[in-house]
Amino acid sequence: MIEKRDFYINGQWVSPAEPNDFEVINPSTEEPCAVISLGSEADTNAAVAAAKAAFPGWMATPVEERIALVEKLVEIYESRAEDLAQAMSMEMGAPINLSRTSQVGAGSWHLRNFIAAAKEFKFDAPLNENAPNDRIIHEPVGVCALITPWNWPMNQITLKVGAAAVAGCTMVLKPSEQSPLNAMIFAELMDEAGFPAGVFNLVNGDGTGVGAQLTGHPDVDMVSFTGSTRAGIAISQNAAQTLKKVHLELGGKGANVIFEDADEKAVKRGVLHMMQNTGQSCNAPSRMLVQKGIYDRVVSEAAEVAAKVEVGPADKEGRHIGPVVNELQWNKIQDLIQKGIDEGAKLVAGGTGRPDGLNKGYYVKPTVFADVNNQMTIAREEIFGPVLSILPFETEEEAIEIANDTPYGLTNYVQTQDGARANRMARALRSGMVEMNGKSRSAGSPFGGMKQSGQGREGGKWGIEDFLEVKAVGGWAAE
Ligand code: TXE
Repeated sequence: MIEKRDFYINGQWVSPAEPNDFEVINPSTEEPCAVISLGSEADTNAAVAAAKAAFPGWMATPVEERIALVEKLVEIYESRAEDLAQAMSMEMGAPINLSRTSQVGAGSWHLRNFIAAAKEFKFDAPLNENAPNDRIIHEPVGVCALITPWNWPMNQITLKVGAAAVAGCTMVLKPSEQSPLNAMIFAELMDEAGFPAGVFNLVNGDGTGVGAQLTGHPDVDMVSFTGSTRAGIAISQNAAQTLKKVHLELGGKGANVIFEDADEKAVKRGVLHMMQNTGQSCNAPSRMLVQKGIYDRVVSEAAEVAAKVEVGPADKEGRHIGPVVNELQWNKIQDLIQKGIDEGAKLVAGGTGRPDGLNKGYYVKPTVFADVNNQMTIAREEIFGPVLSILPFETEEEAIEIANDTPYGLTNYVQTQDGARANRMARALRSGMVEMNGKSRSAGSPFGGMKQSGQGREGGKWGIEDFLEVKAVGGWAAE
């Protein structure tokens, strides 16, 4: 069993102020795989004090030097890719092939995008050519609390740390207590890259402990959070006491609108996208909206595709899906599947209980419901498991109405070969992102949501901007 009780504070690994052991459970086996500590207020205070003391020096460090350290970081990150992949698979259950490719790959991608965006970013420039004496200066916000979840852990950590680092912020990372091991490896990489002491700190803990201490701390200037809408609201309320800047990346209930002229791979693509990472993605296309003329055919194709999705342990090589992260999530998903049945949706694949032959581990059957209406619980709540809902529609207007009738607004998807319609849909859908015909967004594109999916954007220049304050200076002297 791995024992990793220390925190990374002020450039050193230090013991927790008080012992408070926490077992990390491997979701593929339900057995403990590591012991960490949950921090106390004294640990939180020490980390925030280190970040506060390091801020003036880090802010004054030329941006080229900050970028050079992130360049060093990405090199080391890639050399430790296998360690990161193994840790993630063990603690949050992503199959090892997914961990090696998408889970770890997302981290390199984000860090490299921040390096490119920071090199282009105008941190300090005249307002415009007619106002040479007006200077617009972008300065780092200050000490940032970075609170991350367990579903795409390196993706979320690098989106926050990479942007904060090039912007000149100092930080305290509190990773999810469900998946702390990959974050602790990441802290080793920050150390090896040579970031000055105090610029990056890590304290493990849970939401009500270290999470709440950080978001209420008077010396924390900004909170960047990814996780549930429930926690996002609690964090906003807590942070409001000292009017911190708050960045939130929360849940989603994406619509995938499939028109009659969609390409022939659209249905399979949509089902597999839903099942990826065992449905534990905020941008999962969880509501498949299907036009009436192709509805029956799509339902049977979706059921067939889902029935062929294999489920298995995270350490097995292959293209199967793994377990969900923990017992709490497993129970939540089972309850929601049962609700779908009780409220009258038609179960066409999967259902409650574990898949055959998998009696231990938090495994869920790849599940598809047809004849769902948008008022059913399974169409309204983020399930965060491999569960797809199919809803019929007739016209483009109706599809837009159903897609937008949700408290969330993160990502929507459109499948049609009519370019004009695709573009109309892209404008009409109320979400931070729209992806069409299986094309994902390119490097440096901003990620984030409208409505209860959050506020702010991550990635590329938008991600850097979120960690900056804008200072307007009048009467700037010529130098
Ligand atoms: O998330 P939590 P949970 C959604 C998804 C999932 C549900 C619950 O629907 O089923 O959330 O997952 C920290 N103050 N997403 O319970 O609790 C916590 O310690 C400060 C969507 O695991 O939000 C962890 O570090 N911090 C999502 C992080 O928040 C708090 C990713 C996430 O945990 C806190 C994960 C508090 N009051 C879940 N409460 C996405 N957007 O991708 C919790 N935390």
